[in-house]
Amino acid sequence: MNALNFIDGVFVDAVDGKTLANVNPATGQEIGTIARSKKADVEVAVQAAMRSRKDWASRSMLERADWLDRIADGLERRKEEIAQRESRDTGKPLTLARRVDAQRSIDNFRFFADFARQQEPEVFEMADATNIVHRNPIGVVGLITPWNLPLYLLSWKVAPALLMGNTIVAKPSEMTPLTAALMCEVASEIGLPSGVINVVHGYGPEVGQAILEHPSIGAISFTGGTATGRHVAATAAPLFKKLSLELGGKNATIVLDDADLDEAVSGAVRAGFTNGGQVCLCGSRILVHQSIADEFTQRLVVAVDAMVCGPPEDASTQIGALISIEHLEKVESYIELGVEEGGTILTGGTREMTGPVIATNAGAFLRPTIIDGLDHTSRTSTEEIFGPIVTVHRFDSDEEAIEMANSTEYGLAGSIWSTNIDRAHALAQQIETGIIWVNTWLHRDLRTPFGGVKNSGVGREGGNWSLGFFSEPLNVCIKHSQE
Ligand code: TXE
Repeated sequence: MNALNFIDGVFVDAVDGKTLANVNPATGQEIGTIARSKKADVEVAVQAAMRSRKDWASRSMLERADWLDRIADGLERRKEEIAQRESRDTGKPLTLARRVDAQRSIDNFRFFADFARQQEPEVFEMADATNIVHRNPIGVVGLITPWNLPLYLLSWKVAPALLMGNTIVAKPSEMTPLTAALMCEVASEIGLPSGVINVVHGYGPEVGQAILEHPSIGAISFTGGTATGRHVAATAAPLFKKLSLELGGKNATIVLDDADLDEAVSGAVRAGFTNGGQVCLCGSRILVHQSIADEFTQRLVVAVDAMVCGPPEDASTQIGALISIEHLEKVESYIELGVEEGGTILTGGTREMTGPVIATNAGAFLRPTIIDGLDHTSRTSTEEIFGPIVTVHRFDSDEEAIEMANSTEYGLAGSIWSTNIDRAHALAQQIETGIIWVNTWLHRDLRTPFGGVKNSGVGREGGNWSLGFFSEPLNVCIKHSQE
């Protein structure tokens, strides 16, 4: 299955015909080619987006909301195919791709369509004048997204961007093009006006860079690593492009002494190892109160030991392949670093699979791993690993837990486990982060702000935050007549 660019409503090769290979990380097999786009392709895409911009902006937000529903309907009809493609592209368990990636991609379009219908006019009355705030489109916007939740994160940007009257030039990760291509197929099937959605595939420094630099692209919404985010900001900021940056994380799972241990253990496992730890919201640092640490850690090891690491297509698989052998080797280098820094591996750290399945060297498989005994300021405990690795740390007081939780350059998410809600809520407000879950994890109300502080990014997505980012407010102040 090849991934072509989708420009002006048609599927086309890169202008120079170049392609790159797409590999299934669970088998190491090439599963197709991807258009290797460059600056010339971005130019064609931006021209198409410019041509369709006025007509798309001239439609009402409610009409555009109906188009989002049509896209959601189209994705719904092909939900199983989304999951199959996502699992093949990423190596993630098929069950996860169904439950999370496919479902949330559909939900993203439906949510913003419904959210549009709930919008009230923004009017501010004065004694002698009325202010009416209009939310105008930016024009052509650039969307650049990562490989860990490909369509989930792309649709999270496409839906509000279109709703607010923009046309888009999107670049999915070069490692995971297939579901972006499916979204384009749906756009074509439903007859979305040509040029509204344009997708160019390829390497970040080539086609991504061209998007950042294009003078007709007025805003960049980026989700990816902090290092790349820093480069995106350095390139786009001097061009005064509006910027949204959703970057890395190194989130804390904080288990207080009054936590329900069963809940906390299963919550910590889910937060630590969902998608093989390849979610920026994952709880990769587990902070547990000294008084329950031994009991908690023992139960955690038993639970993680029992996790099924195997072929993505098996219904029992909980940990599939990581995104690539290169990423697997990067993650393994952190396990070695953890031992060098004085850590003890309580479980995992090896490439074997669970049960009768024979590990093939071609698959990027790694067992979920727990490292204990590290200082919370060690590199292993503070740098983003983005794999199935958690470190465990003990604290004696809520104050110490707060200091430990805040001791990284990131601030994206986290969770607190306690039967005392007031205590958890008070503690949550002292964590430098964007989201704190109490006695749960990855429980999402799409109206709420999503995003981080410090090196986890700039800006928020979700609900009004997305509508705000993808529009330019115009305030019209009308003086009341004298009589
Ligand atoms: O990111 P990259 P990846 C982060 C997480 C993880 C990383 C993994 O921290 O480390 O993303 O995803 C394009 N100019 N999050 O490796 O390399 C690249 O082609 C323009 C956090 O994909 O940053 C891809 O499409 N574009 C996040 C996209 O940037 C460039 C959730 C991201 O690539 C480019 C998911 C360049 N010079 C992952 N170089 C969150 N906070 O929600 C690369 N790209």
